[in-house]
Amino acid sequence: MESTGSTTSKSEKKENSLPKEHMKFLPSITEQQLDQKQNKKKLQSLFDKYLRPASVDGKTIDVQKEWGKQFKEAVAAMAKKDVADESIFIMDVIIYYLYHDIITDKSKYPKSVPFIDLPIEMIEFLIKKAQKQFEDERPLVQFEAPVKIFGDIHGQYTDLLHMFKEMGDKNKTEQQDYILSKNCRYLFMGDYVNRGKQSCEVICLLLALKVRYPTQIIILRGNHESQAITRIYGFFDEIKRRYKINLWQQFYTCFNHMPLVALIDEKIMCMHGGFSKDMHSFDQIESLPKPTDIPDSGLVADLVWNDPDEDVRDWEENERGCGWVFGRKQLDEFLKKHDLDLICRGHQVMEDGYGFFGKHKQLVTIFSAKNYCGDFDNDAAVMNVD
Ligand SMILES: [Mn+2]
Repeated sequence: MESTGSTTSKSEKKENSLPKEHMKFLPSITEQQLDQKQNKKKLQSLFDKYLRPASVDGKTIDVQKEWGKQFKEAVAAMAKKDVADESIFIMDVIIYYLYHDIITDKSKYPKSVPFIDLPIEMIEFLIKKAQKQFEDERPLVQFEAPVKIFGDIHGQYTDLLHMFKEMGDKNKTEQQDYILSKNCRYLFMGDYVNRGKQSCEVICLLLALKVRYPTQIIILRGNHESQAITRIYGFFDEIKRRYKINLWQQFYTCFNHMPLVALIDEKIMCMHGGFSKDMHSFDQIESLPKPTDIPDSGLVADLVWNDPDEDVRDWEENERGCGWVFGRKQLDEFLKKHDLDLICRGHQVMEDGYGFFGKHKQLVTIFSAKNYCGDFDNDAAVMNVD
């Protein structure tokens, strides 16, 4: 278990060209039998011409509108210029602005992480590509360790940046600038939006990583990734204020395609809330309908809403108004029945960023938003499974 702390970053001189560290994130393009130099030159010129915010006398002008126009032109130009996969390049650009550009700038990171107003055209492109990725996944995602497991983030963008920075391969110089640790999956267990101030940045960075590294990044759905809950708890207001209502609709439509459960090495079951009393097999999860809104009750609702409770003997209705609570006995029975070692979930704030449940610690809650909402004094945690 790792807790996050603040780190200082090495400041790098910015040149008016595609950043050096950015070029390192384009291996899959260069692998596609294109002449490497030629391709890099193409990308470089596209980036310079279209993918920087338009500015006059060093001042950025109407970023969302002008930059968006440029972005559209860039996508069209890429098709013309025969860049092998424009979506990979666009994801690199988004990841660059949402991560590398910030953490390499001492004036921004870690003290004052800015709002990043990507052009709406770029976000719409991102949502479309991410939705396609989720459409290709079943509600149950199975894979092997090693994996880093994240709990709730709730729009706390600075925390997410800290965690990526802390989790990277620090000892290997050549990988120092990569956002992801090589040869390790990253599993996110839901609740990316609402509550915090920068839900848009959080979800855009995660979706861009999903599109860019589809098998390395696994994104599960939380109870907050729904139309009804985003309407009330902040995401709708943020998107309406910064963009337009229609973009919020595109986001929750995309959320409706997200998977619900991850199974690691057939022994660790991960979901946002908890297991359900209506779950009898993994085949049942596998064959859940997708896309789906989160209903008020039933298996899908239980998976994102349920909680463990030390004080209950049997299944009881959840005081949240949705889902159920279960006790140690139900946990033991469930693990035995499905031959599992551990349940891993988020959904509840934990003082140390994580907390165990059960006589033999067979359930762990991970929470990855530090000082949650400013109301809690909690740490954030990420769990490593080797
Ligand atoms: Mn939750």
